Amino acid sequence: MKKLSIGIIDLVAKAPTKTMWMRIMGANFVSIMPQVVATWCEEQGHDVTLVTYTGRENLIKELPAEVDFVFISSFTEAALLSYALSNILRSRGAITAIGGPHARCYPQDAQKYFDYVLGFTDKSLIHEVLKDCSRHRPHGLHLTADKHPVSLPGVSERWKFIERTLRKAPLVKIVPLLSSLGCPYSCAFCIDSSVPYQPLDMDAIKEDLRFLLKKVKRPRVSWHDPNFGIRFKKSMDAIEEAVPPGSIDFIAESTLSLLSEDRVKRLKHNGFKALLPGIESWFDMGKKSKTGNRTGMDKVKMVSDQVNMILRYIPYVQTNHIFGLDGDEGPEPFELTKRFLDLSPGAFPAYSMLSAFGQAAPLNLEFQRANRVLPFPFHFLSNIQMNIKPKNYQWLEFYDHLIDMTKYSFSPSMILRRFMANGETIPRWLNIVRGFSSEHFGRLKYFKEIRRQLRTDRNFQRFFEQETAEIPKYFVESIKNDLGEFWDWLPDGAISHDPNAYLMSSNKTCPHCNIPNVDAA
Ligand code: B12
Ligand code: SF4
Repeated sequence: MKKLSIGIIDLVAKAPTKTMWMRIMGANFVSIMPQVVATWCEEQGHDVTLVTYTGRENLIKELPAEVDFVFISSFTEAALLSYALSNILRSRGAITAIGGPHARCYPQDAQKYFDYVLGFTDKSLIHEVLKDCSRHRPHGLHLTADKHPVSLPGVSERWKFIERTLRKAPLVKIVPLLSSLGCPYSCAFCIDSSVPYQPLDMDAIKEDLRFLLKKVKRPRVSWHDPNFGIRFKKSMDAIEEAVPPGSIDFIAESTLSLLSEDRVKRLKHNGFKALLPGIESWFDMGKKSKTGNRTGMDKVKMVSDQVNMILRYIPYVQTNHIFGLDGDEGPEPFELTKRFLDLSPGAFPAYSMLSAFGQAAPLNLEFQRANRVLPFPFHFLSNIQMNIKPKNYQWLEFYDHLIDMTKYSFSPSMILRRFMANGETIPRWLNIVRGFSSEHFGRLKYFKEIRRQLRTDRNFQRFFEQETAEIPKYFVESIKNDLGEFWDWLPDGAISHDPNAYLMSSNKTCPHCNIPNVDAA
């Protein structure tokens, strides 16, 4: 195969930005797969340049002028930037491919702007694509492996890419690792609800940890496992065997039901400094938090006791909450969250709105069948903009509750209480920066603006009420402002998408391989 010049772009930011939060933390939110793909391409003898985009870099200048093939890794919120970039790169003769959450959720839309759209990706799929390396226009090829890769290149093989990214993180430097893929649970709204749990090799993980400890004085590792702790004993044994207790600081996402006091003690012993348990709803998903049939204030008290217990051992706890679920109605879900904050002031609350990301989860088909999914431009789809018509709320009512609760959660007095309740320096200051910069000024400003538009702009209301699919001027102008120079490269029609594409395509099957909704490889 011809030696190719390959570019890989990891879009951490969705547009140029200079916020303090992104400056301090942006480089710590990189994905593992761009590094993995870079390593696989190099193994094949190609020249590879990996660019991590945190909103400050000159994306085009950092790639070689004569680049042959570019992979772009993108979340849906960065899809429009990725479409503009693909357009620029194609105009310069490159072949383009997209992978990551957007490609998995909205393949039909991405096919319009890329030569290849990749779902589950393993080494042989990458080889196949590079062997083909040709234009597929106007309709890109959608290809997927039948499951996640069985193994991934270790930290030592990815080190040169990791090291370069770490240089961009001025204060806190975090290395992402994976010990498993998929999840054994099946929460209907989640992208992993139907992806089988797949543990990765424990010996390889031990190797990764040992290698890191040799390279970095006191490494910080963020486990990107969708649900860390499924194999709790084995993971803890591996960490204890590989490195002295407390020599690496760890961060992990885990369901509350897996976090008993004994386990949390063991996590502390092994250096876990941040945990991100999902609470989701006070009225739903009792299985996940092990609160069974308890709902409302009973569940608040029970969860709060458990979170306070965790905070006695782990200095940073982010609790994840979802609003707008069909089981929620009236002010109660919001008021109960405020009571939870009163009872657990040390927790940092992260709020998501119910979002149906294209074909991420089977539940999305139900929302599409019920015609409840709105075509909000991708630029706003990051769990902050609910894209499903709420079952039990009028939009204005929903935003009133949301604004009130966000104000309460990030008021100066609540930020101070959180600061006082956190025991360690870095978590304390991260909470302050995050509370003020992204959550307070960023989200609250956005929610207030949406409410204002809903009250004052008839076209805006009509869009939210599904009386028109025309994207409101406010959204168009915001995208234009955010994208800056990339706006001019956005292909015609890219800000609109078919919110029911998954439903439309769900009956289509490849005639050769029988895989639903995938082109023949
Ligand atoms: C770990 C994680 C994070 C971490 C790390 C993020 C990161 N950059 O990877 C943190 C906490 C920082 C994070 C933040 C956010 N996240 Co997140 N996160 C996850 C989580 C739990 C696991 C993702 C993961 O690494 N899986 C392991 C990898 C190996 O599997 P995979 O992602 O499925 O990838 C496969 C293929 O997609 C493909 N692939 C993946 N990347 C690439 C890249 C290339 C180039 C190629 C060719 C292929 C390829 O190969 C893989 C192997 O088959 C998922 C939920 C889930 N259960 O998957 C949500 C998820 C990805 N996050 C989500 C969201 C919305 C966010 C935020 C926008 C939330 C917010 N409002 O801040 C931010 C955005 C951060 C950013 N821009 O970087 C959504 C994305 C939906 C979408 N379509 O955009 C998900 C799906 C959760 C959800 N709500 O449903 N997240
Ligand atoms: S436990 Fe978490 S990762 Fe697993 S299916 Fe439920 S939401 Fe998804």
